[in-house]
Order: sequence, then C-alpha cells, then structure tokens
Amino acid sequence: MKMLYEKMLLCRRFEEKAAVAYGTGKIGGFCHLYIGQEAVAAGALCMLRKTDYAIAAYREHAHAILKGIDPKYVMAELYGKVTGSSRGKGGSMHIFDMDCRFLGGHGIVGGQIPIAAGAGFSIKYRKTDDVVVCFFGEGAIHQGVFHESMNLAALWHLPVIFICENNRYGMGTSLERASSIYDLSKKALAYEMERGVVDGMDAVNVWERVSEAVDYARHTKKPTLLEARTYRFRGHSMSDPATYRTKDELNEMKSRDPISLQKELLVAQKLVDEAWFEEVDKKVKAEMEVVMRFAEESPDPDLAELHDHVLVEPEEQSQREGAKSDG
Ligand SMILES: Cc1ncc(C[n+]2csc(CCOP(=O)(O)OP(=O)(O)O)c2C)c(N)n1
Repeated sequence: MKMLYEKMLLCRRFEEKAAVAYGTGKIGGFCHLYIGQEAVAAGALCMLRKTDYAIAAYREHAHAILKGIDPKYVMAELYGKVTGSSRGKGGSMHIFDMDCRFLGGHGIVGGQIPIAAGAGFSIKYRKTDDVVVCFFGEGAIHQGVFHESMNLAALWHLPVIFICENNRYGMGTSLERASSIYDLSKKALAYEMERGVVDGMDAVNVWERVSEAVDYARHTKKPTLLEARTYRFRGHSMSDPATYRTKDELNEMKSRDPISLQKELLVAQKLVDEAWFEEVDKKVKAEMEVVMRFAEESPDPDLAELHDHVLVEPEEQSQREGAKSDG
C-alpha cells in the first residue's frame, strides 16, 4: 500500500516536470499527461513479473516507468535525446523497452490492442506463464480492432488483461456522446469473456481486481476485460484548454485525487506517520533532480543514425533469439 503511494507520487512529479519543460520548449511534439489517472497504472502494474508484458496508448509515461523503465530514460526520450528509451526517435508517444517488456507507446487509437493479442498468442505458443496487460482509452472501444482482438483473445484463450481507462473524454468528446452504453465492460459479454469494473481513482481497488485477472490469465490463459473509471485532470494534450467540461465537474473529480485518497487510507490505517510522507516527498524530489539533469545534459542523436533502429536489424533479431535459447 505504501508502495502504491510512492509510485503514484513519482509519476505525478515526473509529469509536472514534463509539463514545465514542454512549456519552455525543451520538449517538442505531442505530449499527453496522465495526471489524475495514476491509480490505474500503479494498481495494475505493481504485481507483474519482469517477464510479463505491458502495452499502452500515447498517454503512457506512467505505464512505461511503472513497468520498469528508469524515469531518466523516459524523460530523455521526451527531450528527444539519444539516451532516451527509443534513442530520441519516438518522443512522448512512443516509449518502448524490450528488456522491460514494455511494448509501447502507440499513437493510433486502439493500435496496441491487436498487438497485445499477438503478444498473448506468442506467450501461449512459447508455453510460458507470462501475461500481457493492455491499456487503452474508452475512445478505442469503438474501433474495429478492439472487437477483432476481443474475439480472438476469447476464442484462442490468450492471457491478456485488457484495461479500458475510461476517463470520460476522447479528446473533447464525452462518453455519453460517443457510446450507446455506459457500462463498457459489458462489451466482454459478446465474447463470453470475464469482465469487471474498478474504481480507477482507488489504487488498491485496481490492484485487487487486476491481481485476480492476472492470476486467472496465468492459470487458465484466458483474457479479462476491465473498465477502470478514472479522470484526467489536464486537457487531452498540452494544447487543449479543456473547455468542454465544467469547473465543477473537474473540482468534483479532483476531490478524489488518487494520491490524496491513498494518503488518507495510509493515515486511517495508521500505516505511516507524517514524517514518512515528508521522507517520500524528499526522495522523489531528489530522484527527479537526477532525472532532469540526465535529460538536460544528454546529447541529441547524431544525424548519421537517422535511419538506424527504425526496424529490428536481422543480426539484432538473431542475437536476441540466440540469447533466449541460451538461457
Ligand atoms: C485511429 C485514430 N483515429 C483518431 C485519432 C485521433 N485521436 C487521437 S487521441 C483521440 C482520442 C482517444 O481517446 P481515448 O481512447 O479515450 O484516450 P484518452 O486520450 O482519453 O486517454 C483521437 C480521436 C488517432 N490518433 N487514431
């Protein structure tokens, strides 16, 4: 429980720093902040093994960090530096790290969902008991690939946990204007798949329900669709003033800030005292100083490598496969 608080705080401070760096022109391109939704990634990723896979959309800084990529490599990627997790070529929307089994960072809405099904197929084919956790927004649920992937995952028994992060808006379009149903987990019924709804502002609730789905996937190889009801406190991207929603709505949701809720829980259960929160605050601040210094001081990629690392080179692929069969 303490760990969930620390992880969420790290992601929040990371993105606050990213927002400032974006405002001063140090980060370019698109940048979508996850502030307000941290309980979903923290609750869903903390029980995974290193060998499990995670994949997400373009609002993925927290997912990448919580799947194990060092925050300094994520920030360097946002800065477009060669030390970034995608060597500065991906930017905010395309964080990737095969060693951490974080499969991206996808800008095409819903594009990651069939890839997650494919990763699930590969796990089954290789006869391991790893799982895939796939995150997407409620906007992606109306894409054809969502339904194609649900069908194959249920039909072929693929160990994938599909997590729909319903933050109520796809850019400026509310769920009510885009969906004929409110309970999105019901989409699983069409495929006779396990399903559930979780409070996406409550990291413990997410952790409990996702843990069940992960165990179920490991033991039966079957998928689950979970809907996490959450909210983003900032606009869709850095250029969105979010005028399509009221201040009252925003304030109401901010009163359920996942980090404050976790703090209240820790205090109510007398698990920590005020000194502990101060300690964590200091620790996260110190880590962020290291992260920002690393991103600022890292070099830009050399123009000569513009065409490198875009596709996996055949030698690199065979080296990976050799390393796997060696051990
Ligand atoms: C296939 C496709 N269609 C449209 C877009 C433009 N677009 C980018 S983000 C977005 C909204 C998606 O909302 P949601 O899936 O709910 O995710 P959220 O931004 O709320 O995290 C749209 C329509 C896109 N990137 N890809």
